Amino acid sequence: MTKRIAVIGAGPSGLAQLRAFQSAAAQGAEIPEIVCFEKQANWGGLWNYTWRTGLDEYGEPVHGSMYRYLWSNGPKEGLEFADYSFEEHFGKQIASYPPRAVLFDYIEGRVKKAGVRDWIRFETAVRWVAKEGDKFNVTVCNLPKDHTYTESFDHVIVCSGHFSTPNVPQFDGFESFKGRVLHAHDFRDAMEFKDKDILIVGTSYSAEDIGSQCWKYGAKSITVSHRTAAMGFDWPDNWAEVPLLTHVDGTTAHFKDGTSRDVDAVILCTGYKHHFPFLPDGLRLKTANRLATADLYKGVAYVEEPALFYIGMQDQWFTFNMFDAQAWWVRDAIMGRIEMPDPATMKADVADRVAREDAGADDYDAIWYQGDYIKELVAETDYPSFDVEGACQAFKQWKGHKKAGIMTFRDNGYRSVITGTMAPKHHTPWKDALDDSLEVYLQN
Ligand code: FAD
Ligand code: NA7
Repeated sequence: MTKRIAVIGAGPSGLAQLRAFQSAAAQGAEIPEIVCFEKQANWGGLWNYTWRTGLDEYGEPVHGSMYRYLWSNGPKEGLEFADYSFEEHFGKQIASYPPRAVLFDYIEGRVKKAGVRDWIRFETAVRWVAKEGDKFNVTVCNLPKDHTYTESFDHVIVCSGHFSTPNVPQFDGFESFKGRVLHAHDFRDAMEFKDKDILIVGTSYSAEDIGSQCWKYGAKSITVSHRTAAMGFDWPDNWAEVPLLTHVDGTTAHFKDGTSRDVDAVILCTGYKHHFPFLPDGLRLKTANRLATADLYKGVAYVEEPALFYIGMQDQWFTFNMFDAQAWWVRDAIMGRIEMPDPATMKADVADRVAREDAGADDYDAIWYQGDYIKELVAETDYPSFDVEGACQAFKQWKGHKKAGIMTFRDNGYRSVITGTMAPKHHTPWKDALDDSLEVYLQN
């Protein structure tokens, strides 16, 4: 009997999994039957932009957290697929910080070439997974038909992402605040905040990028409130970093150091939750957003139930190529090419990863930690080995470029670790490039 595998989600992680199995089939291996369930009408996960917020046309929570004018927040040289370069896709080398539409096109190009679209059941939301005996019973809903059914699988691979369900703290006075309060998950268009005074809570990627977007598209002022530490970049003049918000009163925001300022809107860039409403307690990953996730052997196999896998659940320096390394490894574990150890060994592996992450001192240690993790997985499969060290160096340069100019770092280029070619400088500085379409970006 051929094994049956359920893949939940057709974002970059799920698509990496489909490509991993397809590449084994292309080399003549007999592969299991793969069924990928995707609740959206198209693939690409977060990169599949939607204008919608809240609930979708079927009453499902909208997955998308991306917004208009989003450009890659890190160099593309850190995420390039080792089996499908940017040059192969675009027919030329392109600049290093592609807008969303360009990266969507690239992600799509590889899986179109692989011919795996008919493995995916679109507009099909996974409702529940139950382990019964050796099998996982997966209950899904075909949303357009409003039809719920259950099928049985030997393995489940959860690729549903973890930057979609917002973490939304409460601050006193929000209930009577006179402006708009929203989470980054619902932010769509910086033009909405043109000429406005905005307050951002949080200091990570969303805070930095949404604040920068608002600055670029004409916000009057940007105030960023931190819980732990300020970001400390050399911000433009109409930008301020302040301690944590304590409460709001009318339109006045008050901060921990006793200062206050009037704002038109509050954007909570306070991160996301790992949220798996389709999984029972015994199968559900419970982890913080960190590099060494809880309970995942090799960062992918759920130690309590190792026939269940998760891809892409780590906090991310590396993205697409890390999902690939994971997907190839999971494929080989399922196909019996990699042997799974006993539970005690798996738990020791998790503890060791946590300890090693905790021993790191700074972001550079974190980058190399995740690079080493990729190297480890790649070495155990036939995923094309690539210059991970070179990608770590690109991240290091990127951090230097951000320090040198937070509104100019995207004007730099890096060398591809897959093809060795240098990215051209983009034709327009990021701050002046208001059109983020694929056609305009590729006019190099
Ligand atoms: P996702 O892209 O979230 O895809 C998960 C898929 O699972 C979705 O298609 C979803 O519809 C589906 N799904 C979820 N639940 C169900 C269900 N119950 N049933 C069926 N289907 C389901 N990374 C970068 O490398 N560079 C960037 O510049 C960058 N910018 C980002 C900006 C923002 C605002 C955010 C939120 C993230 C950004 N990321 C960036 C990180 C991003 O997480 C990864 O690039 C990537 O999208 C993760 O892929 P994934 O497949 O794991 O998850
Ligand atoms: P992150 O990276 O998880 O960061 C969350 C931020 O929110 C971080 O600065 C936290 O501060 C802050 N936070 C969380 N809870 C609170 C409360 N209660 N009060 C104040 N501040 C809080 O999420 P992002 O959305 O920035 O990035 C996620 C992904 O999206 C990333 O991969 C990007 O590419 C895009 P802390 O430092 O913990 O004090």
